[in-house]
Amino acid sequence: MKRIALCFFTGAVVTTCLLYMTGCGTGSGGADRNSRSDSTGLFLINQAGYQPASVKMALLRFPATEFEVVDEETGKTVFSGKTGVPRYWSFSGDTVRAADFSALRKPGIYRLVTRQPAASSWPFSIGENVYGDIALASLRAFYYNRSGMEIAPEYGGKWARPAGHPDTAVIIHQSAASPSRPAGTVISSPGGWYDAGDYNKYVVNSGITTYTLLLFLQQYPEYCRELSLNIPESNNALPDVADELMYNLKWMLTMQDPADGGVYHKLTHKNFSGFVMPHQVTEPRYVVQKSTAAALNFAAVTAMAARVLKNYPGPETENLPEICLRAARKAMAWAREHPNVIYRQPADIQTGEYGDGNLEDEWFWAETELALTGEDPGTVNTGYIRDHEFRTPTWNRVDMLGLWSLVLSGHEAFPTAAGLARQKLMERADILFEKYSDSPYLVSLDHFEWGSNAEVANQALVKLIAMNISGDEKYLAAIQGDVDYLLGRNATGYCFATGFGSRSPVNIHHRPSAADGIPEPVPGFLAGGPNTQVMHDCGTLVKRSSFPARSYTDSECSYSTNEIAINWNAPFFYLMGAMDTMQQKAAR
Ligand code: 9MR
Repeated sequence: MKRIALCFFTGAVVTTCLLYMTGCGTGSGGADRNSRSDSTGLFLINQAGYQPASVKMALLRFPATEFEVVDEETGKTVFSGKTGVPRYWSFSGDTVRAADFSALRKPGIYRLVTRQPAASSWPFSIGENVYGDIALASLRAFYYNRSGMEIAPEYGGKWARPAGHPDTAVIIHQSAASPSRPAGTVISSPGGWYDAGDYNKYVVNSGITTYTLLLFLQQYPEYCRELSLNIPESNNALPDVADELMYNLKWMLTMQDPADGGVYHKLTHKNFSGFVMPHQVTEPRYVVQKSTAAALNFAAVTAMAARVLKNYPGPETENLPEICLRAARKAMAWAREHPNVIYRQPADIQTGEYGDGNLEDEWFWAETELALTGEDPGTVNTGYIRDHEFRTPTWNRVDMLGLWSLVLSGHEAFPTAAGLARQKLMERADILFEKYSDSPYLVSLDHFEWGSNAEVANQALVKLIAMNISGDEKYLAAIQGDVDYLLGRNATGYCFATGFGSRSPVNIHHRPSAADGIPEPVPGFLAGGPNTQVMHDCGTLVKRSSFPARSYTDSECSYSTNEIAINWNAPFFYLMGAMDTMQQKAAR
């Protein structure tokens, strides 16, 4: 446990905590701020802040009918308003009142206060750049999770660490044996990101993550050109987003068996390692069983990569688009010959399964991406689009990714499919919008599974893409609702991005953060968030709320609520980057 976790409950330590935690999100505050800090979570507020023109809503968890916004520097009241009607949220078991201060647009650092009873929120900013630093940090988090590379001090700062897991001698597991690579054969499969708080690398989860970053690069090329991550590749001609995602893409390519095009499901230790630094784990690594899910996911992402990276010719990408397209074709051919090889965890392997018994959505996604890459124009499955309900994407439900690709890049070649895709996407966005409109907490979220925060971020992306293709700005308030939720306006009162806001997770389930001896966790990671899917990951150490929206604990043991993962950070980065770029455009 990190000492800093107690900071919100003991006055003496609060100072240290606020100085660290508020550095990027909220700036400095007045001398007596600690006595007025909202350590009890009475006010739920976006702790990182609001852009000047945005909808600005906080929630009050106590019966105050009036509120004020006070300038932190001058102590003057700059806005006053009445709270909304009390509304009960069954997911959090509490009653909240909305405080709307959207009309306040002047940049500054503020607090919400009530006089009766006397209470004050955490400080927060209104400013143009409130999300820029978070976008950057959430992308830099991928760099920190690179396998097989030293995180050098000039890039990693105090989170520098030696390289771990070179993965140049990886063993073919019995389950992955083939004629040209019998069990025990040693292959090289270096690079890529660690999946999460563990040190393993899984193809399907890498796939959705890499796709999300590719889509961002495709959609926001100018923003990407400006975004400087301070990573080893920062001085080359490519946008850093491309460099970062290529670090994983190149690893993914090594997971394909060159002999037959099949793709290994994962590269892993036999068991989850202890909470030690990456270089201290030297147990053998294996590639395990080829699966159809991995082949299809791989085919989809490499096809998308071929399309997007073609726009970045130069020495860094070399023949990568062509290599990716060839790899996509081979993986697809393998999948057609092995259409339903479900991953089954071998008895001697205990790490994450990412098992998926339903591959319909993977087929749709892979075929769509290949078709969009000019592969086989006949294969966008319009019947699938017509017959299915499309939901928020997750690692095991990927058909929405095909819809996104179709609506964003399939107009000319596939007018019918793209038209249907648009209709389905708008339908889903409207369902999410309705849920937001009915929600006391002003979010679309109404189920709490493992990684619920990523569900929020991906719901925001559904609405964002719907807004971008339709031009209908009604979705913006609902997207802001998701941003606010993730950054503090949720039933736990945590800003879920490490290193941002006044109260954010410190004890994330992330081996390097736990073992590096640095009090602060690696910054820029989105914690998984509340859920009731797994309740006893901390044994009897922690008792979690039975209300799903509050069932979260900032404890290292809580892998189900407080782990971080690449597929959660990718939509979070996308969202923060998109918000930041919209603000930059508006300011021009
Ligand atoms: O995010 C995954 C979640 O949807 C599953 O319910 C859970 C159990 O299978 O696994 C989660 O993924 C974990 C993976 O298995 C191993 N690395 C850490 C991932 C995040 O917790």
